[in-house]
Amino acid sequence: MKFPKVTVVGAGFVGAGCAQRLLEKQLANVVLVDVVDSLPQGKALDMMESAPIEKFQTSIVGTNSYEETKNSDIVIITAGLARKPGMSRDDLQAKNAEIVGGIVTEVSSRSPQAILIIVTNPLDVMTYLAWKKSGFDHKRVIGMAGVLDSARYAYFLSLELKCVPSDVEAVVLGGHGDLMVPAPEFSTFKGKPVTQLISKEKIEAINQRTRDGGIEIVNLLKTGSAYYAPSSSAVAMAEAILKDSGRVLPCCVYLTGQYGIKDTYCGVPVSLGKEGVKKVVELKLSAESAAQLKRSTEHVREHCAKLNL
Ligand code: TXD
Repeated sequence: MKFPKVTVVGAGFVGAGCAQRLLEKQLANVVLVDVVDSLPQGKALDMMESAPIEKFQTSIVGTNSYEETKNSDIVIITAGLARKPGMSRDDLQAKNAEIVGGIVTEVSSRSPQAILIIVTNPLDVMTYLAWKKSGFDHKRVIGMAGVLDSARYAYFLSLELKCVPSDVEAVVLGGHGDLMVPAPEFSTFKGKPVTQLISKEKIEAINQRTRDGGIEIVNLLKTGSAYYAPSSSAVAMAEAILKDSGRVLPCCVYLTGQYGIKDTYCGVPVSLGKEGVKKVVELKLSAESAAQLKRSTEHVREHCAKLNL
């Protein structure tokens, strides 16, 4: 059977998680790239040895070179430093910009038709950088943050509602940082807005836990950041693209006037398909959420300016 080809750059926690999920869901053959000698080869071999048990027919190669990545349908970039306790996502900016910039040059020349999914932090700035460096149409350069932040929000809401997490649909907009914008007015339990089910004070506390969702895990793990839900999120985006499903997911995308914002990347709901972003979905935000979204975008702009982007 012929499978699509997905390159995952960075064979660390998130990258290896993406590779495993892509294989087990039989979504694509995977090329796993890392700078560390023999690390991607070791992880790829280990994953292939699970194929007789998991019964997947997809395959993976691990490599330290970009030659094998040629003509990928999707490239997921997870390479870079992750946060440790006491660090903000912005602290990673200078080093990760160097890493992501170099990788985009390597992959975009070999896979000129690919869709890039950026995972490396600080997410919004790295996605903008990847778009600039690649020269790709912005519809094909997309950042992963909103799927993760919304999943965390949905989980925390489900704890309050004492229901299964999958019964909650939650929306988080804006940048992947302290200024992200949980939107309770668009978050629902079995179709009913959570604003009708949970008190304002409790919702505000859950919103704050969501904004702090990344650091909560960093403080528990102590040596790195989250990777189970992040890899799940990136692969959900890849799946929508590969299957051309049109599934609506919150993603970091380039805006051209939607939500009154333009010429910058920002987290909003979009429908995904084989061309990347099919359509930006415009929600009628409350004045408060709209103002928060603008503020979040300004923060991203300021950080892009530091890299002269
Ligand atoms: O919501 C989100 N977008 C995120 C982002 C959620 C979770 C993690 N997020 C960010 O992803 C995190 O802040 C980091 O910037 C990346 C990767 O996190 P991960 O937890 O996977 O970090 P690891 O385990 O340290 O793995 C990074 C790998 C490691 O194996 C390095 O050797 C490799 O990246 N690396 C490189 N690979 C290829 N090429 C280059 N230049 C390179 N430099 C480092």
